[in-house]
Amino acid sequence: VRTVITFGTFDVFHVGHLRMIERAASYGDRLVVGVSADALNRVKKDREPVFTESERLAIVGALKPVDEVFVEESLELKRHYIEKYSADVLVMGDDWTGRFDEFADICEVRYLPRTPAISTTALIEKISGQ
Ligand code: C2G
Repeated sequence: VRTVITFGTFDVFHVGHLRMIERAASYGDRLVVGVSADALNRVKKDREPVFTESERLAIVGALKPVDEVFVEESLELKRHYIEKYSADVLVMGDDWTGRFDEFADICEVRYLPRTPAISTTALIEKISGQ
């Protein structure tokens, strides 16, 4: 089995998230997704997620291409998660290009292009009429 691992907040789940997950899955035969903890989001972003970590975990875990989900507690634990889930490939959006190259000693590291013009922030602004 070739295992792929990817990480994200996946808040207000949208088609950009879906495409990333589908493409990630295509690099192997088992996809494991680390969903950022609410506590991790507080350090990573300047606003609280709209959906809680258990809601985001339930949504991502229900997707057809996803085999397993877990809560990503800290950005510093990437190496631990890659080893724990025996990942052969780490896939990330290209907004993270270069940031995870240090793990190339234990797995393949790939950065995929993001879907243009869609983001959780833009959706929140649209919905709130800004
Ligand atoms: N994404 C995408 N296209 C968009 C928006 C997001 O391809 N228009 C991708 C991101 O590149 C990422 C995934 O969807 O691979 C999840 O996006 P976010 O929830 O924004 O993830 P982020 O908060 O960057 O979390 O450990 C790393 C972090 O947990 C990554």
